[in-house]
Amino acid sequence: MAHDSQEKQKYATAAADLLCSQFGPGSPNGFVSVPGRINLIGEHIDYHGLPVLPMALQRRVNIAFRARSDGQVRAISGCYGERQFSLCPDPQPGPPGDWSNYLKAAMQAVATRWKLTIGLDAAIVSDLPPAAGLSSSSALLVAFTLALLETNGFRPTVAELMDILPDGEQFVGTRGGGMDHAAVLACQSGCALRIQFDPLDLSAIPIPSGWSFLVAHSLTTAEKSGAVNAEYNARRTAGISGLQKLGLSSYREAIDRRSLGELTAFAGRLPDLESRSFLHVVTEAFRVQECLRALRREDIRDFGRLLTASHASLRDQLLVSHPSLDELVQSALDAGALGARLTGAGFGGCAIILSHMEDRDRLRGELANRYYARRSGFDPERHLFFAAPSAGALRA
Ligand code: NG1
Repeated sequence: MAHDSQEKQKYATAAADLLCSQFGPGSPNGFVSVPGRINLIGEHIDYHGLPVLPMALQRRVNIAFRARSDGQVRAISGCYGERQFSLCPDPQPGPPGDWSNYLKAAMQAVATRWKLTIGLDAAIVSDLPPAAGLSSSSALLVAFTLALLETNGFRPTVAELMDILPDGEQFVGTRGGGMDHAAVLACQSGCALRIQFDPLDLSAIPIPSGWSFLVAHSLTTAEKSGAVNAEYNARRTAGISGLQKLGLSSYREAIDRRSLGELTAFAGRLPDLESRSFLHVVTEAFRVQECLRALRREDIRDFGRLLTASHASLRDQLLVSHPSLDELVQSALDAGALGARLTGAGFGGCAIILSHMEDRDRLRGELANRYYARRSGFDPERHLFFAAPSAGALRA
């Protein structure tokens, strides 16, 4: 805890310094800090309204900001340079993949519910690797949303924010679900968050203190623009059309009313892509339920088995893995991990690796030798770190 607040202070100071060096002297009016997340289980099912189990990370997107009186927004990112635009409810997107689109997405989402009149200067400092499946884009979207709202005197609840944020992300072309926004807002320290949708129900699930999750970057990035967005959206479309062709009204109802065996048999009636998507979604939904039971029993082996099964389904059914992620997961298992899987949307990015706490340093060392020794560009601090179950932006 003390370490967490020291880290936050360090980034608050760095962001305030960047604000002054870029936009002139003066103290910030505010500071927001929003974590990234890993998803423990429940991948590519949030957009079908099914429960998921993410956990917030200690790595965060931090913004120091101060109000402007001329209705302009200026933002500087330590990594991506400066952007400027006018406050308005209906902004024009910049070029695909441009980071200002996340700021504009936040502005547009906020304007659907609140009236913004005061612009701001904002300085953004982050230690969250981008395009890695760790939700850096949603963390930026949420952080800028909170900065805009605070500047304009609004203090929203998690539920109010959840009404606008998942749809807001569509501005950048992703028809995603609400997992990331809920996780980065509402996770509690020491816990994962079970998220149920429609109606939103959030429940903190303690992570046993002897369990360790290592976050390992495959060194392949998955930029959320262009091709990856299209691939992601295609999985959603295939899942929905499979459901419709089977005459089922929703995944939730199907899972509540039918056995896994029945649903697996249904998949055989569908064409290839829809069949694979349907199979992934229903098996993953059952894995979420089993993982919750394993957590309650503190059964780390069963939890690990389910993680690895989830990876196999993402690789073989939904086809969202990447050869480098598959190799990383296999290296972790060969090194003695109890379970491993890609986390987030996939197509590159990170894997999570489960072990007992006492094995984690050995495992990290072995992975460095087995997977990273043969690759260039590996930075141990950025690419291989332990996940500390952390608090979301609006929680302690
Ligand atoms: P990442 O990997 O953080 O972009 C995306 C979606 C999630 C979820 C996962 C797959 C957004 C903002 N995030 O996460 O909602 O669908 O993929 O489980 O669209």
